[in-house]
Amino acid sequence: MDIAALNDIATRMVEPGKGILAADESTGTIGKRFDSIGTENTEDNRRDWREMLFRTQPAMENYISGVILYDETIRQDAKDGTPLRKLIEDCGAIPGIKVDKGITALAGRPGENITQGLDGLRERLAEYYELGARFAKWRAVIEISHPDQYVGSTPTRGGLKANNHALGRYAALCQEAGIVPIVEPEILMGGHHSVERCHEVTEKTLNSLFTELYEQGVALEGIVLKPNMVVAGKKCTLQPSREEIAERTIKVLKDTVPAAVPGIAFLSGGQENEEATRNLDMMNKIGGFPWKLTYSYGRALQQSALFAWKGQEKNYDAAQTAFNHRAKMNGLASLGEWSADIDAEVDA
Ligand code: 5MM
Repeated sequence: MDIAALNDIATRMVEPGKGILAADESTGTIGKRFDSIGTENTEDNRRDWREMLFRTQPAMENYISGVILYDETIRQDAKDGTPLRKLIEDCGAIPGIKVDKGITALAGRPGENITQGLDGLRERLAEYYELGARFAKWRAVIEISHPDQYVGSTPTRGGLKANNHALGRYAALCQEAGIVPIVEPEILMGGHHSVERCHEVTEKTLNSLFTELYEQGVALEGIVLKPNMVVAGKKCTLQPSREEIAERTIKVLKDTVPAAVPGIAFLSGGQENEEATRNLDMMNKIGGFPWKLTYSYGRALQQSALFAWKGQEKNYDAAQTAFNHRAKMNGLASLGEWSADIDAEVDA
C-alpha cells in the first residue's frame, strides 16, 4: 500500500475552498429526484443532467475537488462522445465511484440495515481504477428509533458493529487497490430524536468505526470521513441553533476522529441548502481542529439546479447559474467565509 499516494489524493479531495459533489444517486434515487420535477428517468436524461453539472464553470474548477459517480455514469459519454469522467478530470477534479450495493435488512436485528457489496469488490475496484476512479464511497445507513421506543430501540451495538465492520473491509480493499475510501456512516435525520440523542449515537458510531478501521489495517492518512452533522431529527419539536449544531459536531469529531485523518466531508442528509452551508461555515468559523472540514453534498449542491433545469434544455443556463451559486457558497463555507448576505446576492 502506497500511503503517501493515498494521502496525496485524500488531501486534494479536501483542499481548502473546495469540496465533493455527490452525484452517485442510484437509478432508483435519481428517479425520485426527477419525479419532483416531472422528468422521465431515462438514461439520456440522467446523462444530460450530469453532463450539465460537470460542464458548469467556474463551479467545477473552483469549488469541486472530486465527484462521486454511479456505475452507469463512470462508463457514460457526453452527447459529443467525451467520457463524462474526462469532463471532470479536465476541470482538475478527481472522479470517484460509489461501490456499495445499497442496504438490506440486517438479520437478527429488527429495524436495522446492513450495506451490501463486499463480494467481488476487489475485482470491481481494479476495474474502476482502470476507468479512472481514484476514490470510492460506501454508505452505512443508521436509523435512530422513536424516543418512546424502549424495547427494540435502534441502533444496537451489534448493528453498529456489523455496519462498521463492512466499512472497514471496504476501506482496506480500496487502499489495497490504490483508491481512497470515503467512509460514510450516515445517521438519518428524518426521525423524532433530540439533538442529544443524535450526539450520543454519532459518538458511539464513530468510536466503533475507528476501532474497526484500526483492526482492519486501514491507513487513516488515506481516508476521507463522510459523517452526518449532529442535528435533531426533522420531526423533533426542539431544534438546536446553528451554534449548538456546530459545537456538538466539533466536540463529537474531536472525541472520536484521530488527527491522522486528512479531512472530513459532511453529507447534507436532507438539510435545506442554506442550512447545510451555514452549519459548515459555523464550524469553520469556530475552527481549532486538526482536519479539514468540507462538504460532500448531494442534495444541498444539486437541488436548486434541479428545480431550475426541470429536464428542459432551454433551462440549461439557469441550472448552471444555480449550481455555480451553491458551489461557491459551500466553497466559502469550507473556509468559514460565508455570510447570509453573500448568499442572498444573485450571481450574474
Ligand atoms: C447521492 O445520494 C447517495 C445515495 O444514493 P443511493 O441511496 O441511491 O445509493 C448518498 O450516499 C449521498 O452520496 C450522501 O448521502 C450525501 O448526499 P446528501 O444528499 O445526503 O448530501
